[in-house]
Amino acid sequence: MPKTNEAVVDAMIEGGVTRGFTLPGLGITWSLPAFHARRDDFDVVLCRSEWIASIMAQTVGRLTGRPAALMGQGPWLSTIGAIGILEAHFAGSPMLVLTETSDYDGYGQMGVYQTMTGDYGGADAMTALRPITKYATYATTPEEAVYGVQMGIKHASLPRHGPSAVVMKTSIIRQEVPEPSKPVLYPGAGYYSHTPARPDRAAVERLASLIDGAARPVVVAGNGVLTAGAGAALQALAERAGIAVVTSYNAKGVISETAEVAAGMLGTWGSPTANRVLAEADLVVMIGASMGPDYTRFRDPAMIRPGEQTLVQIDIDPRNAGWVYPVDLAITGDAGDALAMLSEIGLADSARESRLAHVRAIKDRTDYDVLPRPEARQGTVHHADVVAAIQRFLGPDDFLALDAGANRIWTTFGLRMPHPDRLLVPGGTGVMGWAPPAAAAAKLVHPDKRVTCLAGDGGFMMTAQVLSTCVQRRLPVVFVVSNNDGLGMVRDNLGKARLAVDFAPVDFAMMAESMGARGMRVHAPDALSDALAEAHEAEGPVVIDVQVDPDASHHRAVDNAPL
Ligand SMILES: Cc1ncc(C[n+]2csc(CCOP(=O)(O)OP(=O)(O)O)c2C)c(N)n1
Ligand SMILES: [Mg+2]
Repeated sequence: MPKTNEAVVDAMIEGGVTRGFTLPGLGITWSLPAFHARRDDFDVVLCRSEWIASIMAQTVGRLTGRPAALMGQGPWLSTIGAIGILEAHFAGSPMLVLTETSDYDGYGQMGVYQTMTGDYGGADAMTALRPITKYATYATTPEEAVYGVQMGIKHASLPRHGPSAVVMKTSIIRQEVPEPSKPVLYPGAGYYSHTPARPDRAAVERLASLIDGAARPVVVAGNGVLTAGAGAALQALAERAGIAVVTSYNAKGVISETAEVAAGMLGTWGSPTANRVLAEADLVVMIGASMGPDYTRFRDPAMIRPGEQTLVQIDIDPRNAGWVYPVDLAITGDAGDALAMLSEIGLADSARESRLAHVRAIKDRTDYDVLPRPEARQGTVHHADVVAAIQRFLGPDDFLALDAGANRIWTTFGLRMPHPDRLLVPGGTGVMGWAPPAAAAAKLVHPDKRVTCLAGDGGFMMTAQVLSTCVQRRLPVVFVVSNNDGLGMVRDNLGKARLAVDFAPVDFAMMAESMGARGMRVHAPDALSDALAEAHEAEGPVVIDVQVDPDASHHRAVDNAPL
């Protein structure tokens, strides 16, 4: 008879979960023999912390649309491991969390050590995970563990994707699954079966006629377009009819940002062009976009105007259409299905030229194609120089992961992603320390693509240990560290009242070398392009420590101007 740990691993593999990220402890240590037995079918990636493991698992889910597993001991997974789970929850990435209560063989009621059962004096893994997951279950028998994994995979994989958690009572992990089991267990396939609900044809016909009647229609593309893999379909339709496309942070670059119809990312930290194109629209079609405050300029009443503009929202979850703005038409459905139906119904192209001319005029007025290049102090570079170098470098096979801070604000403001579906961002939380593990995970998923990570010194230091994993797994990722010796964005916002923002200097090139990676340093704007090219020639991971002017402000890249 199989043990719980073996049956759980079998259920994961049967459900298509074949990669897991971990730093093991107690119940997960007890599970490792079962993973070892199936090591040809399941890749266990050893990480340097639960925090890093959680971000790597989330990124794999985000890139593949299938859950990866995050495995770890209850006390750590539900605390430091919560970061990637939180991002998966906010950004709708599939993930299966496998953890346990750390009560050993049943001592949860009798004094406290690591205890996560919810018993007196201890803490409660279920209570910690429930609010940040779509589905969470507490398995106190072998059968509950197997069925919980099956339901976890089901919930994580069905739209809207998200994280699921199975919290096993530790004592069951080494127990045998009774034969016959009670309740009876079935194979997973029938549980995962799913036919998507198709958008309502009459509603999509109404949308087609609204678009045909609009002078300046705009699509706001969100994470749902990305998840549906519908960027190409959106771009084709928009180009045929001359519809402008602006995006959320998560969906930045879901269509080529150098396309005629693309007007960039919305929001205070986005492109002024996008904000104005939206403000001047007469019809706004929001697709798979939750309309979060970061990209609506905190619900700027001048940008989206219910009653004055016609508002249409398409979302896979009916709760999300008409969530933030009252809409004239709400359509339930997958972004890809809705776009396919719209394309089949057909859109008039008679207004195409005048619509495109309008977008072109706003682009010219707002300098869409011009990156400002402020001067940096001698021996340093400006954030804008980093953006310019990355812009020149990016080809069709390049993934770019972004982190947080002034370096990312300059990038979301100034970088035009030339090729679709190549940007990776923590668009749910905006958390620091996300990009380094995300970049490593992207390279695991796409070994044939080039992957570059851009992070500040603050963000990079949080999860830099992933370098060691890149060395171990032979992942030649290039990490560009925008090193301004501090929390640049916060420092900038504080002005003269400067406190808790300056770090002691760190040499990230030396740090890289200590972990077996290669380190480089860049002090001048012109050197960065060469450094990027050289770093990507290397066999293993490379860190480029870029000395960024600590006084380089992000304010020039912030769009707070009235619309
Ligand atoms: C984990 C986490 N803590 C705090 C913040 C708030 N925050 C956003 S950006 C930032 C500064 C980031 O500094 P750094 O990574 O060095 O980038 P820089 O602004 O210097 O380019 C802070 C503290 C956050 N987003 N995530
Ligand atoms: Mg910094």
